[in-house]
Amino acid sequence: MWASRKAKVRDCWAAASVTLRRCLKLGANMAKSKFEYVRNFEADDTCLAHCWVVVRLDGRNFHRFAEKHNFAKPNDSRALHLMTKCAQTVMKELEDIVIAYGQSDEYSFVFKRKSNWFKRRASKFMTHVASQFASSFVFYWRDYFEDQPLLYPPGFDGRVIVYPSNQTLKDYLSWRQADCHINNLYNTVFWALVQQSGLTPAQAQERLQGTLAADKNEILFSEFNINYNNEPPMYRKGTVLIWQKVGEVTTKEVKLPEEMQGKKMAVTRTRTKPVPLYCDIIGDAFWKEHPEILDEDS
Ligand code: DGT
Ligand code: MG
Ligand code: MG
Repeated sequence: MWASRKAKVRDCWAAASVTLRRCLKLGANMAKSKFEYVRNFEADDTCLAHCWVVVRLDGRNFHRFAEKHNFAKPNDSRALHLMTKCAQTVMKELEDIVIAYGQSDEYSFVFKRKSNWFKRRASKFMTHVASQFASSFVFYWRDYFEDQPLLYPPGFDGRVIVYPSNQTLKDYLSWRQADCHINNLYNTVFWALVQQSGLTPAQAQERLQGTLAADKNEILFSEFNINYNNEPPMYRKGTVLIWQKVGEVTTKEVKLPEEMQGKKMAVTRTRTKPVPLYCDIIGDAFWKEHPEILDEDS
């Protein structure tokens, strides 16, 4: 009887030790189950080393979104400022973004050449930018559209483009700014013809068919007394976000000396923030003024 109980205890210990050894082995090989092979189906999407990585987001079906939410035409400053707030949040929350450029319902983010964020995986760059931007858009909506409820959740598509040189990156950003200029000039005349001259959208479209930039400028000036160059730079140029040192004034409770305790004092400290500029980025002047953006080790 005693002997058999002893044998049982021994067997129990043996079984426990086998289980323990198995567990330790599993632990050492971390999740090396027979299912592990499915990892091999994941595509390698590492962005080429030392290249600029650009993520561009664009609002999904914003033609409809703008209509439903009564956006001003052709430009709604609330919407554009909200987009910029979201882009600033992306730059602050994520890593390694050196410059961003936005217009209409799109924003482009440029990651530094030497970034090793998430081992340069394109899907990580793209999904983090898109989700952070979209959640910010909803989170900050009320700050910009006080009287306009958000009627349905907006979405943004994203793509990743890799540029091998400073010139190709600058040309990419120039392309987006030229697009902003072409669309905004067209839309400014189009909506002036509709809103001020009472043309139907079809008539306005017909009127503008085949016109060049100079013709559109002329229509704006002679018929609506609008000098296109005096239109707000944010509409004409889009928004450029770069990191700049900003002096921030905050009030702080003073600790010492004793007689000043409890008193508030203004304290200025400098912080680096993504600051909006509404300037030309096609010419060389901008890049000469901010050489740090394209710096090899930026
Ligand atoms: P998508 O991008 O293919 O899903 O379709 P959409 O409709 O977003 O087309 P897209 O991105 O080519 O054009 C942007 C639309 O967003 C365009 O129809 C006008 C609208 N939109 C953007 N910003 C403003 C604005 O400030 N005011 C108004 N009224 N509309 C705007
Ligand atoms: Mg869109
Ligand atoms: Mg768009």
